[in-house]
Amino acid sequence: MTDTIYALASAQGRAGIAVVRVSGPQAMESLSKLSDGTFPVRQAVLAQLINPDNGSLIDEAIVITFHPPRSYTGEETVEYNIHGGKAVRESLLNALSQMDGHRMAEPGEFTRRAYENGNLDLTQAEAVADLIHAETEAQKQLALSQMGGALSNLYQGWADRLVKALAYAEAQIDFAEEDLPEDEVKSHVEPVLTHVMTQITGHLNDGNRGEILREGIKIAIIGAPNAGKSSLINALAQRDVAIVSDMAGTTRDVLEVHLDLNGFPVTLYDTAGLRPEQLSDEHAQDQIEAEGIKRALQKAQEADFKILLFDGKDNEMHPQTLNLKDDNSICVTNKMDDGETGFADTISISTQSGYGLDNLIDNVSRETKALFEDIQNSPSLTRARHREALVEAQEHIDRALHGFSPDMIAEDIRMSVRSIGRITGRTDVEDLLDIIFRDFCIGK
Ligand SMILES: Nc1nc2c(ncn2[C@@H]2O[C@H](COP(=O)(O)OP(=O)(O)OP(=O)(O)O)[C@@H](O)[C@H]2O)c(=O)[nH]1
Ligand SMILES: [Mg+2]
Repeated sequence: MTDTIYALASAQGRAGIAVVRVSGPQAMESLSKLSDGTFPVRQAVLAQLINPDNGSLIDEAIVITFHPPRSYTGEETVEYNIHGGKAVRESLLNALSQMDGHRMAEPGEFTRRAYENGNLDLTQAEAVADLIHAETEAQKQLALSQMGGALSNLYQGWADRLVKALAYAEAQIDFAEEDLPEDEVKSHVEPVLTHVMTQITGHLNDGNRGEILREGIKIAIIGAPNAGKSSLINALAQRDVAIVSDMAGTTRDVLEVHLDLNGFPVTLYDTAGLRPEQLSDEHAQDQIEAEGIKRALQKAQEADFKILLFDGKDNEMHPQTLNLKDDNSICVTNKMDDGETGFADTISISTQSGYGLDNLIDNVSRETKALFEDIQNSPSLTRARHREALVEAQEHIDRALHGFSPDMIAEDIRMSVRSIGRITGRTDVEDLLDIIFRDFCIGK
């Protein structure tokens, strides 16, 4: 028999209430040992919990029961809302550990059972983890939409279409002697493959939006030595993250801070000032700076977005920094302490007086928001795992499009469905074929 699993569902530590969840075939049985109350399903019931071994009172709790299949795991489930102190929690967990067939749950095991019992597919299960880890509003929205099945529906839709094409391709193998017109098959298979291929390509070419949002947007601050990069990261983080000094070449290592920028998760990087003459210098001291500059340039390349910071005291814009300007960057003039206007087409700020910082934040969040504009409209791929499987599916579809014989084409389509099916963990080609063939007029 399946184990009955239990675990603290709320966080460790002292709190008003703690929730202990029990799921499995014996969840109701252990409840009846802990309490002699009656528990109508899905209703909150106030109950005294008594340890059956020694008759001592564990706690007064609110207990809610769920019967399959209408529970998170799809199994019999009991949720105990107890007082959130260490002693209370431990005495309930201890009592449960003594029950027949009960054991502590492994990490993620409740969700795993929900998947195994068909309540969630893999993308939804991943979204549950993302939702728990979400730190900003945008991450939360992304996780909720995926949990609601946005990705599953998209992928399942492709798989269904491919299976229909597969059914035609197989029909051609089986009914070849009966002169199934080749063109007719071709006209059913090819357009479907081309269509799904285009859709997958569009989905893959989304600039990694979902992955970026899930992991946080990387913004690098790049500029000449002494432009005030470290002062800016301190101002934006509102704490003393980086050393600031009037010595050119203060920052060497890349420093990072995590911020919530108007709902978007941002990792901000402070980097070494770009002083190109250091790259060729051979003195030990300068080699350290040279290494710092190398890392700065690498960060500039990896970042999703760059703040190119210019020193307003300079006569002209620092050319090495200006060189890095592209669509995903914003130019900023620092040290405009009295609200002066800096270089043309830049945002003027002063990290010292605070002038223009709000404007800068607004601009950066507008730009980052633009990066994610469509995320609410079309579901985004959130994991490298999804990307790999889709690339694989594309390869199979491509082969099918160029296949010579019906059975080769059918095999490649079958493989492409499998690749997509691995993302959701759901699509069994044979099952789908059964469904399709049921109302597929193959005999006609
Ligand atoms: N007047 C004025 N000075 C500033 C401002 N921001 C920074 N500074 C000064 O500029 C100098 C350099 O600042 P940092 O923040 O260390 O500059 P950085 O770009 O990190 O420099 P490196 O790490 O050496 O590349 C320091 O003396 C700061 O006090 C500002 O808004 N106005
Ligand atoms: Mg610095």
